[in-house]
Amino acid sequence: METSRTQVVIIGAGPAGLLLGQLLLNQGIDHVILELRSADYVRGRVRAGVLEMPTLEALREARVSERLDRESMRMPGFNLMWGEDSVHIDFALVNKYATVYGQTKITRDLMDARQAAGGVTHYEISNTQPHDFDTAHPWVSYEKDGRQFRIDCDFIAGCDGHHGATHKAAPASQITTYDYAFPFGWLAMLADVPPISEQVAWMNHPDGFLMCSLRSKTRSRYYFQVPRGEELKNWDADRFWKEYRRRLPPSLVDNLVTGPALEMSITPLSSSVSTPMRFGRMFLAGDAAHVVPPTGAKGLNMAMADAKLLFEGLKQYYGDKQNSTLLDTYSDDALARVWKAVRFSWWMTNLTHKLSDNPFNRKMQLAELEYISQSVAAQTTIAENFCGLRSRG
Ligand code: RFL
Repeated sequence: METSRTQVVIIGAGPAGLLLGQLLLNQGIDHVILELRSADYVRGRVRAGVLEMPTLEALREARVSERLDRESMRMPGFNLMWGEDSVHIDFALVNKYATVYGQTKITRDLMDARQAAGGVTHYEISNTQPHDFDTAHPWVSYEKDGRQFRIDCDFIAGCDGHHGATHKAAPASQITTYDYAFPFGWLAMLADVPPISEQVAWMNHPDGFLMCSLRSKTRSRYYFQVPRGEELKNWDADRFWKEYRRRLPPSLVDNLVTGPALEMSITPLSSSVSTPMRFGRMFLAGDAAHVVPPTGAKGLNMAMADAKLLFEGLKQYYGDKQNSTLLDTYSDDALARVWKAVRFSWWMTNLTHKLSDNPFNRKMQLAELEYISQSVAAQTTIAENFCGLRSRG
């Protein structure tokens, strides 16, 4: 087995791992990133696209915001629509805004900056396994090209997503996972067509949710609700557009421009939170610790917020004589924010999706949507949650 040593081993080169890596790189804290997939695969993954202000600040602090500041679009609010009714949620109510910038671009910016600064990432590794993280001498083993490696370290950062190795390695007696699976998923399409509306819209249709979001003035990402278990092979672009058009409010139908699919995917909707987010010298961050339905646009932002918080703990530890105050409160501080974001995502999902065939559910949704449209207090609450809450207070 080939051995080496570093201060922090980051497992996973998604947004959480890459942001943490960039912040550590700028701080001169020695670390290595281990990634299951190839660099091309990671670069090509299409997912989220709405950034909260704290995410923007973290990317600026990591000095990877040059392209973001040039190419991103400001999102001043969004529309909630049902039938021919709608309400605009104006983020000015809380003196904030969100930013539209694709996760793919963030990944590319972080990977480019890492490469330019000489950060070490090992791609296409397998059998990643964290060891001895309940002692002062943790280490990680993995394989690459048939060879076995061991890296000794001070800390392990588990940024390896919902099905990663770190979550699985947490002792069963210490971890509690709270799961909730919605009985539906989202069929998504990315296409080079102008968005049907400048405002991102969440739409409640009697046959199920639909959404229009945008990546730029010429690229759109559209979604609609499908039953859990629906298979991608049953859908092509033509069938997607037909169903999307059928569910659109009549006022938007004329704006719809269709085109070939750049990418299509199905995501089952679920919520899951694992507590705590620290096991000795191993810390979980992002999807490794929690997932949410994408309805509230929170998943990416939660991953970035965890990475930033973990960085603050590591910075204090290495910069202040191994002071572990912030590392010790990492899990509690992160979870205080995580649970609120999970609640908001769950609530937005319940408000906008077809929950069952029971008409009572729909009547409740319509009453709530009408209330929101008449209440500035309700709109303010939504804007406040959408733009992102801090850990405490
Ligand atoms: P990621 O992005 O899943 O990255 C984890 C990385 O770890 C690697 N990995 C391993 N590496 C080494 N060893 C192992 N054993 C490993 N196992 C896994 C993986 O290859 C990967 O590179 O987690 P991270 O960094 O926490 O970031 C989380 C976000 O990516 C995620 O929350 C969002 O993308 C969620 N999400 C969305 N969030 C939004 O806010 N808005 C959206 O519209 C939205 N759409 C989505 C989404 C997630 C999706 N997935 C996961 C199915 C759409 C999709 C399709």
